[in-house]
Amino acid sequence: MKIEQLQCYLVAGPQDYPELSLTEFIVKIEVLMQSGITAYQFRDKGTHYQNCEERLDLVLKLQSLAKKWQVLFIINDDVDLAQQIHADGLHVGQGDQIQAALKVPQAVPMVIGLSVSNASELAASQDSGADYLGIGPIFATQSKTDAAPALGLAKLAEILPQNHLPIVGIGGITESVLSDLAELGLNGVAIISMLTRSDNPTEAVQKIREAWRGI
Ligand code: TZP
Ligand code: MG
Repeated sequence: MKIEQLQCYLVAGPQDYPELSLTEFIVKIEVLMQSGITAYQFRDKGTHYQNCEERLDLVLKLQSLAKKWQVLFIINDDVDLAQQIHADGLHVGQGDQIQAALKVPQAVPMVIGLSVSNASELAASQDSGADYLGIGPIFATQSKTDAAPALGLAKLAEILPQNHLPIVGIGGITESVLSDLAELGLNGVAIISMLTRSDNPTEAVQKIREAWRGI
């Protein structure tokens, strides 16, 4: 993984477009890929599928679009799926399959991302074997019901110097905070709603890429 591939990191699954069919969902994700997102994490909550085959079919279609647009393709929380399809990476939370992901030798090496939500998790993750961290929520978010309390910019600035891994911010990120986040030293932002709810997704991607230009 190149660190620049973390700059504009979309996180999304069918639940983030509740009104759309799976076919329409794929179109939305391809527009974001074509617009210049650098990484895409498939994070689903099991809604919208009739069976496992339908889920696998969806993931394979998204993976081939990610290849076409040269977007890093990451699976959230499902080690078996990530290995089965040879995803570029796997993202896990503190309570997820972290042992399996980080400690078991992988048949095919993958980028491993790990979520941290406070100073102690950030410190403990430095030697975890993770390739990058996602820190947040930085701000209040509507997109994750069980999210930890928001860190805020001041706390983020205070704890970031103890980090030595590639790192993205997540949670409640909107256009107005992008330059602050870039200046604090984050390598990028992981985003659901600013990208999935935008009326102009291409412009939203450009604003994110612009904030990291020249950093
Ligand atoms: N993990 C921490 S906050 C969050 C996740 C998956 C949700 C981010 O979504 P949004 O809409 O960008 O706040
Ligand atoms: Mg999780």
